[in-house]
Amino acid sequence: MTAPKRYMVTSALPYANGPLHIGHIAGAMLPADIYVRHLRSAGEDVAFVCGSDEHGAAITLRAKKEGVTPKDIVDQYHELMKKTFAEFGIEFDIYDRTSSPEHHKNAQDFFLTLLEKGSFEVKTEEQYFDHEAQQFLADRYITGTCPKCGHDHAYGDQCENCGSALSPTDLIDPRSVLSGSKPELKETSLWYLPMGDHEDWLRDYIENGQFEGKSQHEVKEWKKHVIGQCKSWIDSGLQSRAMTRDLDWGVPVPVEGADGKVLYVWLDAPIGYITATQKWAKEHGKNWEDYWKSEDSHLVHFIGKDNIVFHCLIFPILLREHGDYVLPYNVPANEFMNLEGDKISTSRNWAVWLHEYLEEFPGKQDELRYVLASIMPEQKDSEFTWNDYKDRVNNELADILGNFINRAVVLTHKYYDGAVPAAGELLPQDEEMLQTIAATPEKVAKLIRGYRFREAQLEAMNLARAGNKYLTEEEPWKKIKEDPERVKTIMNICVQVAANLPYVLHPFLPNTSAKIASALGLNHLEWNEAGKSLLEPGTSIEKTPILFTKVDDELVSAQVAKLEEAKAASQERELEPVKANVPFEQFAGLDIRIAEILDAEPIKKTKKLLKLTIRTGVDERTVVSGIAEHYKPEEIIGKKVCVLLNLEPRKIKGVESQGMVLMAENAAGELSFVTAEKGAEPGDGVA
Ligand code: B3M
Ligand code: ZN
Repeated sequence: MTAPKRYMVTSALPYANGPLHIGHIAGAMLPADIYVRHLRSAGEDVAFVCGSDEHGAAITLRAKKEGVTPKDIVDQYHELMKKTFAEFGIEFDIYDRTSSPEHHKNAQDFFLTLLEKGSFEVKTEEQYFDHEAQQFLADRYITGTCPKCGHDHAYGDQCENCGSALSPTDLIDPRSVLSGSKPELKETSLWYLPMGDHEDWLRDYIENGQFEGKSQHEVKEWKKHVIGQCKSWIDSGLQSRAMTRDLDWGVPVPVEGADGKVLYVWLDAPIGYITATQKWAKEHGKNWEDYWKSEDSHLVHFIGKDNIVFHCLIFPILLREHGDYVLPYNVPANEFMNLEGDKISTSRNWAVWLHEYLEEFPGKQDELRYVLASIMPEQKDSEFTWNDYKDRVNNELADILGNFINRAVVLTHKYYDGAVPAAGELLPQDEEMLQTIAATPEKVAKLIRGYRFREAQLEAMNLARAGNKYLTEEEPWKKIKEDPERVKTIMNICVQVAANLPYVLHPFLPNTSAKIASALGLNHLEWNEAGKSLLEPGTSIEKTPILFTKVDDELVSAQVAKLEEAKAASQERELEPVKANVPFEQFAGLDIRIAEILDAEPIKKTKKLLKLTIRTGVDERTVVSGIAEHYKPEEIIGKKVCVLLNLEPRKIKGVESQGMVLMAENAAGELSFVTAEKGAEPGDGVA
């Protein structure tokens, strides 16, 4: 394997069906951005693409829920997502979208090439159809019980409980997501990708890193959980997968007579990476094929673990069938990030939304990038908590990095008017500090190139840690009087540490690094320059602004409270199903009237019951009502309420109840009287 000449880096295209949360960037965008920022600064030739995934049920179901068109949805969220990424410093070369005409054409051409090559099998078969919605049901349009684990909310493509891949016809007791009705089978034709035919070479590719007899990648560089998931798919036998859908939103199948059919979203979306590269290349005088078709290009897909099968098995099949393309060199999928003890959930509003963070924490993008990179779910699921956010910002960014830079710069100003002093004779601790400066860039680079971003960031921060420790131990403020020469050496070395920090930290903390670099007069943060003394004696440096402010406990509790509120608001009540129909006569037989409460008293030895005396217009009578925990007797006297008069009298705690006061009960179980909105008199009928 020769060293690559260029890198083709992609981040999973997020569905344009809602705003972005921390899970999105922690999974697929931030690691890619760190990787690419490093590669670029090391002078590598990189193309970094992403875009909105604008097809599929994720979009159409959201549109249906909001009562708008799918186009309205994607137009709205595409712009929001694009802006959010830019504000977090995720520097894609292009952020494209899959609803563009260029992409439709590109995906159709790709499909036609595969069709001509005989890569698909057409099957006419019975598929579930919802007569009410007049639509075939696949993927997320259909739910039912999982045949593997019994989970009662499995989808037509996958069970989220046990992870099994499913077909709609595997579901037990299938129901349409659109109408809730039981779908019926109806005949249709679909183009299938016979994945089983590809098992052998895929196994060689995944398990041995071989492709067509040649070494393709180092297996040991792939994450174990990625290989494990692929192997288990292959071991359980790859099933044919339909590459078209009977839907009206998506890339139309470019075949005569295929009206009402679109490409499967997982066929068109990865081709979106290619379309985006083509568009970028055209605008920048590059050749897109250098990145996608040249053997010395490394194709690297950053994704979340739920996308592994599509990037490691299905897309490689498509690329190979098409011919000429390189296969993914690595797919460093991340696991999931949880939030405050629970899974991140858009529907339950259990998320830290990036656009809200930007509003509430202006200028603090680096803080979130730092925390997310520190807890990136690289090998297993991880968890974001606001308390941990606070600790990392305060104890690491502010106390270590911010504090060190501030002390180094302030002391240089205090002792030398901001001009870097020259170093004199070096003591062992100075040599050691210079050694750490020298070793850091390579260590960080190696970790980044090995997709170990958590450790890479830690290693870069260790330079600030070492600098902080050196400065604290050398105590120049104590030596400045009696040994000014020694202090010059100490401060020279501190300034060199400060100058090296933006080089090794900029992939993680782009804004902070830019501030430090600008104060120190460093222009191009070229990776290969780092590791040595970067500022000549005599160079004058500016004071840096305060880099980080501390997070307080109130802010943490406000964010946690916000989450709890959002969750409570979104928790749906389990409502009783509607009771069986009753004939009209039965309803007409109920005698409900307005009555006035004349008197009320608690019934002894009960907590809930009040004995009410009511005037019904026709008589005065007694009813027992279970409202004592909701109303005090004195506050209800004189109220005019609805009462069912002809309920058979019953004795309750020794008191005969001659009717029933009607009450409404809310989600919290609170009772309130049902009254006539415009007012009414005792005896008025209710029907
Ligand atoms: N839109 C799925 C997801 O967000 C999907 C990724 C496409 S990458 C080609 O999980
Ligand atoms: Zn299951």
